[in-house]
Amino acid sequence: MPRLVVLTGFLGAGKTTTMLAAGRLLTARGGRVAVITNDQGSDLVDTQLARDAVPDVGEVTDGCFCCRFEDLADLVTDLLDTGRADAILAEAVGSCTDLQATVIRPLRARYGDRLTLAPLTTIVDPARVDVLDGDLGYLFDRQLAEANLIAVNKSDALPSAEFGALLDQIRRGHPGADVLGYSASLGEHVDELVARWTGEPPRGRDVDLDVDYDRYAAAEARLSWLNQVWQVSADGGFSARRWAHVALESLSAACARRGDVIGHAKVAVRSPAGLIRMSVVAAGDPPRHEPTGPDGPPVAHATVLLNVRATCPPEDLESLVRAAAYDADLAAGAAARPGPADAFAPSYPRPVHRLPAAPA
Ligand SMILES: Nc1nc2c(ncn2[C@@H]2O[C@H](COP(=O)(O)OP(=O)(O)O)[C@@H](O)[C@H]2O)c(=O)[nH]1
Ligand SMILES: [Mg+2]
Repeated sequence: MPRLVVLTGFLGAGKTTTMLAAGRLLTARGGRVAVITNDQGSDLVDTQLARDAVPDVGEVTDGCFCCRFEDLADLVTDLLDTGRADAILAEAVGSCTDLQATVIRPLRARYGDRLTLAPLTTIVDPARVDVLDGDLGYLFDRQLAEANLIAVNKSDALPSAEFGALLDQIRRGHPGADVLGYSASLGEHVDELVARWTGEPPRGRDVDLDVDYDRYAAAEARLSWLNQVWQVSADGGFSARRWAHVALESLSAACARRGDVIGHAKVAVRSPAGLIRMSVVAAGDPPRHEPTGPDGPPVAHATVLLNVRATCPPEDLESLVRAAAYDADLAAGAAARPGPADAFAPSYPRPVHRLPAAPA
């Protein structure tokens, strides 16, 4: 039977990177992999990136899996009816929780005889542990509390003794979950992650998670969303990589000055020089490039898709992004033209289904 893996975890934890690394591994082993991306807006950097790496990509836009359950179900039904995939990897919105009740159990109830649900996997960025406070900290904690498998990513970013101690700390705090460390970027231990997904389904007892929806909603609402496409050009040519780097660097520094948390700020830059993705997952951090490389050959035109989630009001986010684009224009010798900004604070989560745990 096909497997369906739901990946959750806070913004920037590495869900997309993990999904694509696992997708490549499964494909290399002869598996047929489909990927489903999800976010509150449309025009997703993740989808662009996934389409570059995996042939079969669907997306659920304008709401999370729980609030758009039927959109998710339509994609799953189509994949099952056409027999196209033996592994479906679905990435939930990074500010979502309560997925056992609102996504996993409803999927099991509907498709239990047609697919196997892998352990609900919460991806964790070590740099976020014990850092988020208030309602955001609550949301982060609930994401860990509901996991069958806690996959602690970015092992490459810490000395190994520190990373090991963090795994022990998480194991002690979540004795009901399987805890695994790995690096999606380097591909280290991704095979172990995949083994957990394709092995025996979770045996632990299904338990109801206590979620205070008012706190969950407050955390969601704190993170404003901005989604915008910029057309950048220069008759004499410019470096698309440099433009995007300076834009993100400037935005990152501006959020740090204001004391705002960046959930993620990411861009997909398309130009004749190819596709580059860059992201920042903490205010003040420099952008991380994928792939890394020099500034690249000059191009006359680039299309830059920007997705940001940060704790400032949507209208502030719009002006911060405008200022960042201005800085980038100056640095790269280009002129950027903004498309319409889709900027909003997500509304109260209202899941379509919320099923209790099966009796013991
Ligand atoms: N150092 C390091 N960075 C990673 C790793 N996996 C992902 N990242 C980076 O984390 C950022 C967010 O990754 P992404 O997959 O978009 O996270 P998502 O928001 O959870 O989907 C990107 O800059 C990735 O390059 C990893 O194993 N090590
Ligand atoms: Mg993602």
